[in-house]
Amino acid sequence: MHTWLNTLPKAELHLHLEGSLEPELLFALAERNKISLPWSDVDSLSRAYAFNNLQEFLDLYYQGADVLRTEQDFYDLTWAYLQKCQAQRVVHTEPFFDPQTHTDRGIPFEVVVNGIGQALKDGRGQLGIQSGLILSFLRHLSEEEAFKTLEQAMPYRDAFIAVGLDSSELGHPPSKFERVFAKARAEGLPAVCHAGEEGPPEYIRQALDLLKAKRIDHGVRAAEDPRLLQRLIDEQIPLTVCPLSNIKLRVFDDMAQHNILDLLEMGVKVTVNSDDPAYFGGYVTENFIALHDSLGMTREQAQRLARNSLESRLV
Ligand code: ES4
Ligand code: ZN
Repeated sequence: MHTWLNTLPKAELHLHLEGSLEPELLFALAERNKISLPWSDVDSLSRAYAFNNLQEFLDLYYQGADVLRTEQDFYDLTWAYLQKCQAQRVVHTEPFFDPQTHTDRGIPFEVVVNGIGQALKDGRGQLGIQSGLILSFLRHLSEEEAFKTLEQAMPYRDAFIAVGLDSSELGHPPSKFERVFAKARAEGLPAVCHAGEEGPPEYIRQALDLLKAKRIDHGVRAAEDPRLLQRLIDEQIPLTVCPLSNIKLRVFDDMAQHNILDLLEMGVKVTVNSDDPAYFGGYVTENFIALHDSLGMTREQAQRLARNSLESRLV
C-alpha cells in the first residue's frame, strides 16, 4: 500500500518552499554563507521541532529562513523540493513563497524570485514537473506592507499564478487584506487563502466573499459550521488539507481524530498536502500513508483525493 500511494500521480497545492528547508540543507547553507546558528548540529535543531501551536512553529520557521541569502540558495531549496516531487510522483505543484520574510532582511526581491523561478523552469524541463508559483503575503504584517510587496512583484508579474495569505491567522482576518487582493485581482492574479486552520469558520467565509479565494488552505474548521460546509460542497471549493501539519500544530489531538475523510465522504473537495514538510515529518506520500495507517483510508479514497488535487490546479 505504501508503494502504491507513492506511485499514485498527484498534485501538491499547499507547500511553503521555506518550509521544505531540511535541517541538513539549512546547516549547509549556514556554512556556505558563514552564518553562525543557535543549534550545534542537525540533531539538536531537529529536536527543536516540537510545537504547541502555529505561532511556535512560525517563530522557528522564520529563524530557519535566515540562511537563505543568494539566488543559488533559493535555487537549491526549490530544486531539493522538486526532487522529492519526482520521487513521490507529484506531477504538478503550486508552491508558496513568502517574499516579505526575505525582503525584510534586505534580500532583494529579484534574488528570491530568480532563484525559485529558475529551479521551477528546470523542474519542467529536466524532471517533467509542471508548476506555478504563488506569492503569499504575511498576514501578521500590515495591508500597507502587502501593497508594497505587490508593487515590488509587478516587474515579475508573469512569474506568479496567484497570491496567497499565510502566517499567524488568529487576529488577522482576511478582511484586513480586502483592498490588496482586489488590486492583485485587477492585475489578473487570483487568490488562495489560509483560513480555518486555527481561525474560525467566519475567516473562511471572508476568504471566499471578500478575497474571492479560489481555494481554501487548510479549511478544516469549516466542519464546525453546517451552512458553510454545505456551501463548500455546493460550490466544490477545494480545501488544501495538510494532515501531518495539523497534528504537529495541534489542530487535532492525533491523526485518528482528523476529519479529512469525513469531509471527503460528505462531498467536500479535499486534497492532501505537506505544508512545511521539513518541519512536520513528511512530504505528500507520508501524509497519504498517515491517513491509511491511522484512519483506514482505502485505495478508492486515495484515488479520489489524488483526483481532487489534479482537478483543483489553478494552471
Ligand atoms: C504555515 Cl502551517 C502554516 N500556517 C500558516 N502560515 C504558514 N506559513 C508557513 N506554514
Ligand atoms: Zn500553509
